[in-house]
Amino acid sequence: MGIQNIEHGTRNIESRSKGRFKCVFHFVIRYSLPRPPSRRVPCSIFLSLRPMEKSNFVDQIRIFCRSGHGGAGSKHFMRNKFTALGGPDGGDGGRGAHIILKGNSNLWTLLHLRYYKNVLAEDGEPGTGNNSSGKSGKDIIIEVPLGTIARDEESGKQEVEILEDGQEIVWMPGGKGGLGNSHFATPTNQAPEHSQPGLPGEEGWKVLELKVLADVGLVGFPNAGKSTLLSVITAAKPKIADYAFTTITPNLGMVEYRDGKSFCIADLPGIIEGAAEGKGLGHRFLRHIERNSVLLFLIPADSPDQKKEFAILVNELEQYNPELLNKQFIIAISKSDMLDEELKAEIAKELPADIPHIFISSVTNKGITQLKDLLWKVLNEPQG
Ligand SMILES: Nc1nc2c(ncn2[C@@H]2O[C@H](COP(=O)(O)OP(=O)(O)OP(=O)(O)O)[C@@H](O)[C@H]2O)c(=O)[nH]1
Ligand SMILES: [Mg+2]
Repeated sequence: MGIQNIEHGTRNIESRSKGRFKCVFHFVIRYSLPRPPSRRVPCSIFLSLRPMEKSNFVDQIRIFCRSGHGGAGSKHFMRNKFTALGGPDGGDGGRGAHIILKGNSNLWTLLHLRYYKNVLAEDGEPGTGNNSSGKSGKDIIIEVPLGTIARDEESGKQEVEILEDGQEIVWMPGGKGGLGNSHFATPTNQAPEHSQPGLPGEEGWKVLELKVLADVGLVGFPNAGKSTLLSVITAAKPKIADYAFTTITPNLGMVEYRDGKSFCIADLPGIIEGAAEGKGLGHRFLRHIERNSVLLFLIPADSPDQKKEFAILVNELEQYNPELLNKQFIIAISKSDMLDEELKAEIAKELPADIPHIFISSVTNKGITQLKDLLWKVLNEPQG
């Protein structure tokens, strides 16, 4: 798991003491499993010196990547004592190594790539005489969680998106090897003196970004009961407490529905008014609901104004990305164990008529089965 075909990397950590001593520690670390059978791949990985973030949920990394340069074609002429005027026999150069992204459903974050700063793929070897082609560089395979997109940092253009387990996409192709001089022999030029150089690979700073693939995203103010709901309907064990921003990174869980059917639900950190201006945790995690089919708005029964709270949440989503408003919405009034029938009717009257709503309590389990039914129904409805 991680980056395959980078077998041994060397980390050099230099430290100086009062400018007089310079210590260089070399140690070889193994990066890949399983170990490639034959040779070592020259490749450098330097330790990122950015401060460690506390969280293990890494959903964005920046990495410098370079695919391999194609090997040069050879300009060689056959020379042996039995062949007079041996013709051109220069072989082609080998292809530079590709950098490939591969989906792995066992990965949930980009944490395993956090300390890779460079991924430098192997160059193709030059061709040699006797029409021998050079060896191609060994491709580097970077395993990523499903839902990862790769962007070019400078242009911001999305280059690759990984959505399926085992899916492999050549992200940065290696350069083509050059043709050897044997290709250029013609009746009028039987001893061509030229061959092609290999083509360069691609290089640049890239960004890998994870947008989790969940069917349902939980959206709500802090303390709305999102994590409690996740802990009740899935086997996930998120942190739950009665203070704001208990959840600071997304949590995922699988809801086991009837007859072995299941769907995935994501609990996101709470959103507050002004998140667009960076208040609270800002919009940092909203990218994780871009791929959800259904957004479940959790509005607590003890909110002073449920309608206003819903409007604020919708407004924050719109400011982040207006396309989020095209998703299917469901409103769940959480903590409804605090409400009697009269209060429920009053709240229901205020809620938008065109959005399905449901009263739930994660503490008493009331409405939970109905919520699962509703989610399943909406998830499987044909999109209009
Ligand atoms: N009475 C009652 N309390 C609940 C219910 N669900 C959650 N709570 C309480 O509400 C508080 C907040 O719950 P969390 O699940 O941590 O809320 P959250 O939305 O995940 O909060 P953040 O992670 O801060 O965004 C906790 O003290 C829970 O015990 C419920 O159905 N009924
Ligand atoms: Mg929470």
